[in-house]
Amino acid sequence: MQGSLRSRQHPLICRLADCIEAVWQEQLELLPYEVPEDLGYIEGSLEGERLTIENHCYQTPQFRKLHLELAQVSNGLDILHCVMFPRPDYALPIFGTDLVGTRAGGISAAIADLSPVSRDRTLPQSYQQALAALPSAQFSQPRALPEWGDIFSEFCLFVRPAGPQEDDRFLAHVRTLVTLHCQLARAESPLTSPREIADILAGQQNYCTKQQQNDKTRRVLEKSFGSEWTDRYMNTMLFDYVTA
Ligand code: BLA
Repeated sequence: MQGSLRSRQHPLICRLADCIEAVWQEQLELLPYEVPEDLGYIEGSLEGERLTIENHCYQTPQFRKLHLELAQVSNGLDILHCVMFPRPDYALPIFGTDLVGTRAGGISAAIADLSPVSRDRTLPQSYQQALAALPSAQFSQPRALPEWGDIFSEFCLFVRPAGPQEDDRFLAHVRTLVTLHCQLARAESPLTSPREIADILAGQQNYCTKQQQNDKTRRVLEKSFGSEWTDRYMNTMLFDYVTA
């Protein structure tokens, strides 16, 4: 991915963005995704801090939207946001990762998960088996999920990586999750039952409405773009969903 922001980001963010895109290129049949014209590259500075956002999206036969976003605030905050939304006729979890930090102070939040969207809120058997078999990655500073975080799986990793070794470990973990996810997705056949598809749609909608409750994301966006724009951005670009 070419982008002017990437080289100026925290090194872990830059490496993670490269890694995710490389796995996508390697494992999936990437097709273009039309990003609304005014949302590909965005700059805003309502209350002084300038926020720059760069969006990269694709679609594939299994995923309606692969979204990788890099954002940078002029006060030094760097952000990577990535979500892989499956098409509603694929009974697949939603992969998501978020990295937030500063070049001076390091990454304060690193989260990665394959989140279930099925009616009973469990992951497909194949995912459960594969994830349970992974060696558990050790981090010295685990973080607690917020209240809306009940969408995440039992395998969710949420940490403050402490130093270069833990940075590498987080990167390796995300590479493993995304690779596994692409491989399992490619082996999956689409659902045909309207009832099952409706369940997936409801699960994806629940994931999105919970993520839209993240006030920390909202606050950063509002400071530079205002609340109306932020609502639209969170609902149409970050966590949009399809209804039946
Ligand atoms: C936390 N997200 C945060 C934080 C900020 C942002 C500033 C607080 C960091 C910290 O507590 O150390 C900001 N994140 C953003 C912005 C964007 C973004 C502005 O993606 C986009 C423009 N968030 C996601 C996804 C996940 C996610 C896909 O976008 C998980 C898969 C999780 N972010 C997430 C969680 C927190 C967080 C769980 C901690 C929230 C809390 O502690 O209340």
